[in-house]
Amino acid sequence: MNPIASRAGLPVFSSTFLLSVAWPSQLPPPGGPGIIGMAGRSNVGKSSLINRLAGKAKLARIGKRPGATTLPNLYRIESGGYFLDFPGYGYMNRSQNTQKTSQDVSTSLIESRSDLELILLCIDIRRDCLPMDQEAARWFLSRNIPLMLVLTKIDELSKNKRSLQIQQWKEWIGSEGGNGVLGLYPVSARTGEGIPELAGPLRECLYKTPVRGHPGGLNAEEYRRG
Ligand SMILES: Nc1nc2c(ncn2[C@@H]2O[C@H](COP(=O)(O)OP(=O)(O)OP(=O)(O)O)[C@@H](O)[C@H]2O)c(=O)[nH]1
Ligand SMILES: [Mg+2]
Repeated sequence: MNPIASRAGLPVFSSTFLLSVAWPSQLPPPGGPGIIGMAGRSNVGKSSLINRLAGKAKLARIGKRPGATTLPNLYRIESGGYFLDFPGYGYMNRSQNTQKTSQDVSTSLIESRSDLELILLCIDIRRDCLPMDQEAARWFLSRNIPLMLVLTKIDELSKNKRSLQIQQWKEWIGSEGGNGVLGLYPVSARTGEGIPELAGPLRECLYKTPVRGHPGGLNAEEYRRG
């Protein structure tokens, strides 16, 4: 894996695992460093995206089959902030109980924490604009949670096919349904393509500082030093 690096050579979002969260009270208290949540259908690559951003291939558990993440997992970003990796929705083969518990925990965390800094709603770029993802996006927007769409696995499609899929989502964002979405980011956790473009807005969101410098950008310490 080739992590995006800061000037000091460390991954910009170098992170460590904190805990699997079962109750809202286990989340860091409101008012502290921001929490960025990864949401989306099972197997779209949420955990792989965290690993790529953190520059650690084995930080979050990756699954060949859907259902790798069963409880929301919280990671602390060393330069400030947190990643919260949600279990995927829309996976029917997992036992009904496990799926219900996963979804109930995720819903109660999100409902109790409207101060989430940002949700990255991950969507496999090979899938057409699905009502299930649109519904999820509307659900976050209706709670006034800042939302970006991340189209994952772009390495699987040719540039032409990517453009067609991106266009579908742009049209939806431009329509009534997606009104309020903050951005659309096509990425590959496998190759790293698109990751610097996503990392910039994530840093802005966490550290409230305009993005400057090279695509790998500056870490929080470097920002503070100016
Ligand atoms: N080609 C390609 N495969 C990817 C990419 N990102 C993830 N994958 C693969 O997609 C599968 C699922 O990845 P995960 O990161 O576990 O997906 P997830 O969304 O966390 O899945 P759940 O935890 O089940 O909700 C794995 O086989 C990954 O290797 C990518 O950018 N490109
Ligand atoms: Mg996962």
